[in-house]
Amino acid sequence: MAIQVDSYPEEIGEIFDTVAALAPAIREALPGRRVQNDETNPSGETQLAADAYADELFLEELGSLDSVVEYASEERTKVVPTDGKRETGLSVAIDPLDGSSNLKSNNTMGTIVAVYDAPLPAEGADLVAAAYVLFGPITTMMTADADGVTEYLVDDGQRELLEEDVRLPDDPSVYGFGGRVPDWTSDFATYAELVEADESMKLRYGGAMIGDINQVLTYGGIFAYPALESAPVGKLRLQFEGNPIAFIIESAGGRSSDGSQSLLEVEPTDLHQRVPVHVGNDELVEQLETVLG
Ligand code: AFP
Repeated sequence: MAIQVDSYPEEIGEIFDTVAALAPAIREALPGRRVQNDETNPSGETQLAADAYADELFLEELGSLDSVVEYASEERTKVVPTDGKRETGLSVAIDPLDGSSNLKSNNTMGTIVAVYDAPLPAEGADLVAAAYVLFGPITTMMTADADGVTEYLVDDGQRELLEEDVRLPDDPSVYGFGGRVPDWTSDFATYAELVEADESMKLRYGGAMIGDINQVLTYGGIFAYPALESAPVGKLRLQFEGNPIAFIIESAGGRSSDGSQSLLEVEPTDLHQRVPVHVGNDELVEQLETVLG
């Protein structure tokens, strides 16, 4: 699917700046929040888990932007109407801390942002921008908008350009597939065998989609959280994960699929609807669609 977006450049820039500005506060809060909402930390204090804390920050800051009229997050059951002052404004859907269970083991996690020009739940075709912040050894941010895909270093809450026009490398070398292997469908297991038989491909799976996606963008390859026998719709959520990641990957010259069509063509039926996710280099996702038939 060809991504064509040319609206709201200033508003999108403001949303990206706001997300980057919050990254240091979220990162700094992580060490003290390696507990669940209802647990106490070693000092005996009860506090919000890291993902709920990040969600509060994003609602406060993004919700105060004039251009944002709706806010939704993986942490909330319903869409929150915000103070956006425009009659028709943008809707932000956010996964405040994707891979938050990685906090316990001190592994990668990040924030995923989808900006829709429509009320939520919205279609992939209504996306005008998407981004993610990656809390790795360094904090980076990948954005996709009318300017294509751009990678930034996030330093002191500011975006510093690292690479413009990020494209998926031509010779893919990494793959990461979620779900228990015995729970895969037989068709997906067949596809996985094809990928594994290719000696140029190495397994990379980290338990935070954002980390695995960043590897795919860096080295080329495929990430999937497929339909499972026990969960035919998979695990990941369309509005917060599937759509924005598809938008970024397709903007970088790759392809996305729910198994038969682009993720951006999946009809939205519910804010928290789940969808099988497969994204990566064009030929790998095309081969997957052929095998899943
Ligand atoms: P958490 O945010 O609950 O840690 O889940 C992360 C995630 O949504 C996605 O980022 C990972 O790719 C996937 O789930 C990992 O799921 P498994 O634990 O089943 O591998």
